[in-house]
Amino acid sequence: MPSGVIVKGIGGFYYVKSEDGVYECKARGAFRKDSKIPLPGDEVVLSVVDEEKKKGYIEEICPRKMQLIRPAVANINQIALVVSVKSPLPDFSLLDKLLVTVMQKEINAVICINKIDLDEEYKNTIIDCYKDTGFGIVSISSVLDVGFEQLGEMLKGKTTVFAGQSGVGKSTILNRVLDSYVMKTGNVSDKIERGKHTTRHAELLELKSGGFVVDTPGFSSFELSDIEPEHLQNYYPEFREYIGKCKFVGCSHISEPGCRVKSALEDGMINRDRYERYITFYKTLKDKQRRKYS
Ligand SMILES: Nc1nc2c(ncn2[C@@H]2O[C@H](COP(=O)(O)OP(=O)(O)OP(=O)(O)O)[C@@H](O)[C@H]2O)c(=O)[nH]1
Ligand SMILES: [Mg+2]
Ligand SMILES: [Zn+2]
Repeated sequence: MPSGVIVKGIGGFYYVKSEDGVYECKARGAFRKDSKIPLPGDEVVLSVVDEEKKKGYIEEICPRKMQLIRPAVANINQIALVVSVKSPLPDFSLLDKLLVTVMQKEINAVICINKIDLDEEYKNTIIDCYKDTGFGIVSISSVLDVGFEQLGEMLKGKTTVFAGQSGVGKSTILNRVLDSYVMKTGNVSDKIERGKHTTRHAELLELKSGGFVVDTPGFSSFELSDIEPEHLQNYYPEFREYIGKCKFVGCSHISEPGCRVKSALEDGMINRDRYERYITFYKTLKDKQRRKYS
């Protein structure tokens, strides 16, 4: 039986992309009674009922490697976090919380700095802030048409979800990336739709170079959850080489003497703004923990 990947689910129909094209499928009863709901990104086995009309049934969902809740999508392996240098200004607190979360979920992250036509200098400030993290960084402008080649390389062969504040340019970037990389279907109205409405249902859009991208509606706030304050440090890649080397076991890197993270900070090896937001998050998580156990 052929296999494929669900690219979209709408009104009980699933669109499954296989080697022989896209099939419109319904889900079979078998796995539905285990309350397994197919998601975009799921690899599935299908049976074809009408080759000409490209209709079939999903017979089996392959084990999921991972699943996101918002947007509901399975098996993604990269998140592109988009910020813009201006309109809107970056919400660094939001960006850092998202980076902590992708580290926690062990997903690869890349930072896209968009709208660099609006403030070249500020772009460098942002890069400075994140250069020690090891995350991939790409600077983009649709207006100047720069950065898309490098971004294309980062997206190749991966399934990447684009996330970030509202208005930073996620959909604009995707339209541009898909223009140059997607197999053209000749369906113009489809493309206009995609740019306009904010996607409620996740959809995998295929890149010509291989791989998929997923647009998401922007969000304005986000809270860290399911993280013990003591574990927060593990989600800062630039802390990694110092962790476990402080004077005190269980050092929180805030006020303990003999702290290696703090000495790295003083030596300029760790960005101060990132570090200060770490303290804020740590304290918030600590408060949450106290409330939970008191
Ligand atoms: N100057 C400038 N403006 C841009 C650039 N990219 C996008 N924009 C503009 O930014 C605005 C928001 O772009 P969108 O692509 O809708 O942003 P979004 O992140 O998808 O927003 P949500 O869907 O609300 O989350 C639009 O008016 C775009 O024309 C850029 O590189 N430079
Ligand atoms: Mg959008
Ligand atoms: Zn320490």
